[in-house]
Amino acid sequence: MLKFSFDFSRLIAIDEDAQSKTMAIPVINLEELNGEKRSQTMSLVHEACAKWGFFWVENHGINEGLMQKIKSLVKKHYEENMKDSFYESDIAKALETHNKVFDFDWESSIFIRHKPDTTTEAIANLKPELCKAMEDYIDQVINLAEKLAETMSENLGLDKGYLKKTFSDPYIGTKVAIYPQCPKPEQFIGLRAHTDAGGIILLLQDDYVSGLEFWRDGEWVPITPSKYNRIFVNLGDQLEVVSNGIYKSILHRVLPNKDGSRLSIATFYNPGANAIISPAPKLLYPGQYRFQDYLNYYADTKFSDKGSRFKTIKEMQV
Ligand SMILES: O=C(O)CCC(=O)C(=O)O
Ligand SMILES: [Fe+2]
Repeated sequence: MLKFSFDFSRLIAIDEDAQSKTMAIPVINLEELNGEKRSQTMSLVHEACAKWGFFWVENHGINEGLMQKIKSLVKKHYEENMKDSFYESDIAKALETHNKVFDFDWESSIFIRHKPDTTTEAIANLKPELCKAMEDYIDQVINLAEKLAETMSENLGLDKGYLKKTFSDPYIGTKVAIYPQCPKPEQFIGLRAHTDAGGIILLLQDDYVSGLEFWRDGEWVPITPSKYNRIFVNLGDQLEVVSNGIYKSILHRVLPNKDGSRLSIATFYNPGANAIISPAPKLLYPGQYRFQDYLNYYADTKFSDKGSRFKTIKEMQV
C-alpha cells in the first residue's frame, strides 16, 4: 500500500507573464551551424546554455516522419499495455481517498537503455515495429546530442571533442512516458520538481497536451507542446559541473492535465557510470596551485594587474 503526504508549498500559481517567457525561450535553427550564420548560431547556443539551460532546436537532423511514427507507436503501446494498469494502481485510486498527493508522480513510464547495451528486448510487449523505430530514432538522437556536445565544447573554449570524451563511453537511455489524463489535476503532480543528473536531454513531446514547466526568474515557465517538429533540449547537472557553472541545469516539473494524456519521450545522453567528472581545468579560475608558487610570482608582479597574474598562474599549471 502506498503512503501519501501533502506538501502545499509545491503549489505555485503560474504567473501571467510566464506566458510571455514561454514565447521567449530560445529557438535555434541548427542547420545554420553549417552555413554563413555559423558564428551567430554558435553564440545563440552558448547563450541558451548559459542563460536558460533549456531551449528548442529545429532543423536538428532527426527525421520528422520518424518522430511522428515513434509518437504514434508509443501511444498505441500505452493504450494496449499500460493504461489499464495505471488507472487500477494505488496512485490512481488515491484520487478518491486523498486530497493532495505530492510524493508520488502521476506518470506511467518505461525506461529503455540503449548504451552501453540495450534493454529493448527485455521490455514486455514492445512490438518489433516500435523497437525498430526506436533504434533508428536513437541513432539520430545520438548524432544530435553529439553535435550539441561539440558545439558546447567549442563555445566553452575547449577542444571540440572534450564533452564527448569526458562522458565516454556515454550512458544513453530513453524514458518513454505518458502523464495520463487526470480528472483532478490539482490533487497531483505529474513529475516532481528536479534537475536532471546527467548531460544533454533531448525531448520529443506531445503535439497537443501541455504540462512541462521550467523554473526561471522565480516562476514556472510552461513549455508548450511541440510545434514544427522541434526538439526540446535541457542540460543536466554534469554539464553545470564540467562547465564550471557557466552552463546551468534548471529545475523542472510536469503537471497533470485534466483534458488529455501527455506523451513525452526523453532521451538522456549522460556520462558513462565510470566517467570521472570535474570542472574542465581550462575553465577554472585560475585553477589549482601551490600558494608559495603564487607568492613567488606575486613578488615580481605585485604592482601589475591581478587578472593577467591569474592568467599566467593558470597557464603555468595546465
Ligand atoms: O516528461 C517530461 O516532459 C520531462 C521528463 C523529465 O523531466 C524527466 O524524466 O527527467
Ligand atoms: Fe527531468
